[in-house]
Amino acid sequence: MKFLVLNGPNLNMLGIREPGIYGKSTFSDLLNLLEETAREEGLELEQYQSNHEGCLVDKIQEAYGKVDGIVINPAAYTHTSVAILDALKAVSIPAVEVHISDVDAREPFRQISYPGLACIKTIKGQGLDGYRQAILYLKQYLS
Ligand code: CA2
Repeated sequence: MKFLVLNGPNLNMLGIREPGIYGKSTFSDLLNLLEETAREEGLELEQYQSNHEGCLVDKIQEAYGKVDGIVINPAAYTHTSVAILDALKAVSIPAVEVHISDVDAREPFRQISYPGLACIKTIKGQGLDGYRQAILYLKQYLS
């Protein structure tokens, strides 16, 4: 089983600022957690982070026919991107949306998710562990 983990803008800055919202862990900690989870679960996993909406759309399109499941934290594009929503719908690969923070408890504009409309599940407010939970959920869903 092959999974693609996508992270949107500024998530590569994790741990550098706003630890009160996103925790103290760094992006490199996240990459280690993904690698460890994939190893434990016997999965092939590719990760990709971009600050550019079109690059995330390209990566979703490239996954067509090659990837069994997508874990996506679109970051700020969550609240604006119909392009990412349409890409997820176009490839029709089961996808789980992850948010490190509890977006429901934040500003009203963070309570809208366009990509989430094409996802089978959304995990929010669980910190980095949300990514591990998303991988386990997808694995179970596809088994
Ligand atoms: O909670 C999440 O995972 C978010 O997707 C994170 C996004 C935010 O725009 C979403 O509303 C919720 C922001 C990611 C930027 O991360 C930062 C990292 C370091 C310093 C500041 C922001």
